[in-house]
Amino acid sequence: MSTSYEPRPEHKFTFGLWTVGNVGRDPFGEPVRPPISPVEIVHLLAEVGAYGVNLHDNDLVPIDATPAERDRIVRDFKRALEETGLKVPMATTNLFTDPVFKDGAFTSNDPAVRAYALQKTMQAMDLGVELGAETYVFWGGREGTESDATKNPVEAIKRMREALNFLCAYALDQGYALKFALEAKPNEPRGDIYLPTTGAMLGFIETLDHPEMVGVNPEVAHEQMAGLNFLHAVAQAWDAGKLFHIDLNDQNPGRYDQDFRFASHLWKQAFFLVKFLEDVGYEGPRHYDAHAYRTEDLDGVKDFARGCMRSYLILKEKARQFNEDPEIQALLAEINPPVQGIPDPGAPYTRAHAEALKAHAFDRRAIAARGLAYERLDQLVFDLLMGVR
Ligand code: GLT
Ligand code: MN
Ligand code: MN
Repeated sequence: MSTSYEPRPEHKFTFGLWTVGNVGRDPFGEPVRPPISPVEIVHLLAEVGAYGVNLHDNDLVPIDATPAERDRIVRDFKRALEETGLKVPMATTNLFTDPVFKDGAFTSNDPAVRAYALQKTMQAMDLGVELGAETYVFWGGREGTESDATKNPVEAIKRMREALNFLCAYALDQGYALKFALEAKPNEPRGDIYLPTTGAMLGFIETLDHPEMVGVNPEVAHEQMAGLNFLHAVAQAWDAGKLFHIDLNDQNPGRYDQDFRFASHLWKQAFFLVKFLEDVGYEGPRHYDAHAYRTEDLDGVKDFARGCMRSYLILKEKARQFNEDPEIQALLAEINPPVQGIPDPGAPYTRAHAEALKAHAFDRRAIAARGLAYERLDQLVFDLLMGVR
């Protein structure tokens, strides 16, 4: 096991063009960094050791580009990919920046906006496939409301379903081997966004015409903004076979949408997330949807990108130590006792088993009296993470 914490292609670390390319604009301040061109970003990502780069259609091709301009931009970008060996595993559509999307895209009340959003997404899918993308992300952006006087929420979900059904059929009709990954976010930039959590997305997917093509792209910060446990959302997605992609970053719950460097804030939660992804054998990209602090220059952006990957690899090494730590493993064995002397609570239903369960005499007080040593276990985790173990 190497502990150099150097990123390698097999780690599948990816960044969006919009992440390292973030110029540091916020609602109260102008950009603090000059824009970096997509070709320059590809070279920057290669320099810091990333595996791939993801993009929205308009991160690469401006919304008003002519077909000739589009072809030139795509050609230059492809050349940069060839020169560096970087891949484009994921692509998505910008359905939120242009004023036309001020009331959402697929859920807009205006059918002209909904139709334009479909057109724009089909063109962006063509672009993504041309660049080799295998996963297509849908983050709604403005699919929501400030006032529920303005939209019927059932109608909004129906419109969302119509759009996704149409786009799945488009992908199939074109012979694209694309998987769709739906990304939830509870609020910001709208007051309330529809399908606000990964759990909500998982329920929605089962109502689609092609649920097998559609999974989720959970983002750390988005579940944390909703006050939820990100690991639990990821675990549910994994259990459902729906963890098609993941957006890694960090967030101080209760703050604005921070998109901090991965593991920069809630280290312990980041540790359990990395441990989960490594333990279950998640093979998709580890995508960083984050950006450097507004205080940073170009060197700081590189520090940010390197830090995201380094922290992941450090936590991966900590997860290995956790799994091999005899004291931790002994405690885990102790708190997960085998089924002994009782009817198996995991056995399938039979009438005889139900009768056996009803007849069994449980010593409730003796069971409740057993201490579980979770304090000791959690302290061992703290010691491990702090490097004193
Ligand atoms: C935007 C958003 C992200 C989404 C990106 C993809 S764009 O940065 O905050 O969470 O994943 O559309
Ligand atoms: Mn975000
Ligand atoms: Mn995201």
